[in-house]
Amino acid sequence: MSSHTPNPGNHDTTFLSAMARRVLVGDGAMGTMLQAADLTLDDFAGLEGCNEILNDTRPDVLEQIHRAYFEAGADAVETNTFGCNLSNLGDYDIADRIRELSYKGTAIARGVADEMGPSADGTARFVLGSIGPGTKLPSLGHTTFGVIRDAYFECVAGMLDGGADAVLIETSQDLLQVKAAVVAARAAMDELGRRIPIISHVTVETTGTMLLGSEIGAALAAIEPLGVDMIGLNCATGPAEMSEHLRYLSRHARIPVSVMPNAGLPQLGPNGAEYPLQPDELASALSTFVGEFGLAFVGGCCGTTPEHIRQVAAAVAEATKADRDPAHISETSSLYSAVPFDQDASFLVIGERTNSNGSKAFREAMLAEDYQRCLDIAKEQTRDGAHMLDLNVDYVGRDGAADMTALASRFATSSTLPIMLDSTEPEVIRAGLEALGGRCAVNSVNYEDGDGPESRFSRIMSLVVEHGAAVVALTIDEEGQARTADWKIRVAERLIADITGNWGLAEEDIILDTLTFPISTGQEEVRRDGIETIEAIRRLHEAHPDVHFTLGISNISFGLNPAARQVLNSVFLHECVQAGLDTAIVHASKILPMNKIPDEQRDVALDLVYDRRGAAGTRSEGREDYDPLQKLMELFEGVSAASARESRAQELARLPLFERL
Ligand code: THG
Repeated sequence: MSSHTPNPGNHDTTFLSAMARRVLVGDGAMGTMLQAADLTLDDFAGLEGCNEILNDTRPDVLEQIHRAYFEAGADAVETNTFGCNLSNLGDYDIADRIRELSYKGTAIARGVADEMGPSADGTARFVLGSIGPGTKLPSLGHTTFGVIRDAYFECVAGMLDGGADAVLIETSQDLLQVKAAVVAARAAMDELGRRIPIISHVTVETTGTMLLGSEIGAALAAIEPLGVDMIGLNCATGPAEMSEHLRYLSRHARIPVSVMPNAGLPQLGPNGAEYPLQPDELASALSTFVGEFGLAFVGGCCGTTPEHIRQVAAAVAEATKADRDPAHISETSSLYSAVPFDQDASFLVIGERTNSNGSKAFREAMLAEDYQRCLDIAKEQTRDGAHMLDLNVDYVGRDGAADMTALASRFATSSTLPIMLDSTEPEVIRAGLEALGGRCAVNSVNYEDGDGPESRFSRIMSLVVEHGAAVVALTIDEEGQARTADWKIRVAERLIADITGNWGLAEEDIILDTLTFPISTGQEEVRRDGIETIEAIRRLHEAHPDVHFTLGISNISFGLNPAARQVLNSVFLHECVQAGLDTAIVHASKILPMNKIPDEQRDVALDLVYDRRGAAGTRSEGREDYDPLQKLMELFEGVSAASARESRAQELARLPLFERL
């Protein structure tokens, strides 16, 4: 069996254990303290406004600021490294100093923390490595995932060298940027052999979403599976505007929740932004949050001072932290919103048409690089009721990774639906994952070439873990595609045990596909394929209620005419959903509800699915030579899908006015 545990090194969880004992308090703003320090252009080595250079030129100023916050009662201070990233330091032409300035900033804070010693109740003093967003957002195409990931790697390496207790990825505006920073942090920790907690703070604007439009639910869906240790909010607003978003995190996040608000919404004063919230007001708001939402860590952002932190620490010490009982939601997300797998009494519709193998129109648009047309096909599916889109660009002779980058980066901002990345090529999957800020599903892994370290299975699973994706697992093993229910179940059990045991995913992160061949060919060896598939779903769903299931429904009917396919697909889908299927890759507008299919067509399709031939228990009118496949073909001879059913308009026209309305 495969195994992926990278060198976990020395796993330092001191910060997390301290936080489990009592609510910890962070520090306040750095920028305003620096402004008050009367620094000269020389202090900035001529780089006006480059706060990070002070880690080199004026460590004494930073020591004083850290000391002031610790003395005010902070348990943790943030390093002066918010701008230690490619775009910020690049603006000063010192991008090559990311690691050095990050190291120096961390070492300064570390020195003060150690010099202070534990606080009165024996709690250690902590250093959080601050990682700001930079000015270039990958989802908007300002930069790429790979470029910022490599720069964040340098930054975190410096923090590890300097003795940080945790890294704090803060003021995040773009979920793809968060992903790049987390992936980089983990890589740096693996490389240096020391693991420290990762905290993610996103910034929700007064509009109620992150800058690019992400709802808090989308952020949680994408960030928690990355394996971060705490999630929260900072900046942009005061505590009041954060309340509903914190409530959401408190109700649904399985990890601790934290907050570092501004001292209220900034108002424009004679000297620029002024922050109106007084220390006692911030203290009261944050201690209320601790009591209501069970926050584990609180501090301040823009406009907060040591006096704010002194009053926050005092108030929080008196507060009783609420117990949380989070209701986790199994879901994926787009950049904008989360989509739960559980679609109340229905199934999750995965649009099949954004597939260069499955749709001629999509393939031609992609080959012509008519990306607008590709997006139109995506949007048509959204209108037709898809909850998620299967995106497949595999086409012989093309650079699949380049096609995936081109399409996924456009879908990322232009489609509101989560993406299922459909490819057999690890590099194509990677290209998709590095373009999409939301939580994707990866379609798919299987054991066709085993489960060794170089197998496709292992290579794709590494990507799934790295990006916190959900994964579609196909019942294919070294012997081929499983044909019988027993074989499907044997492979499925192996997949579930492997993916949870060796790769650390939960059962709910797995979408099992028990695969079906077309039963429309009439060949004897595929006649039972529908039955075996349904049976496998039924038994696996019983044994693993948290695992999700999917099928490429249209596979069942390849070769039949479109009208017959529509009926067979719809009937087969219905039977699978009864057995426990909760997602399906379909052409959404071509699925008919059972009650819209004429009885005879439905019964013949059912006979075909359940391989009922001859007379007994069928629609055969006593005929021993009855074959539902022949019958279905006869029923649909010369019938087009459009004429096979009433148009919506005709259907509506027939209804009494009141019902029509
Ligand atoms: N399991 C998983 N993923 C899958 C499949 C699966 N992905 C691909 C495929 N199977 C599901 N997607 C499709 C998409 C289109 C069709 C079938 C399956 C299809 N297309 C028509 C045709 O080829 O005749 C339409 C052609 C056109 O419009 O040009 O049938 O099983 N996990």
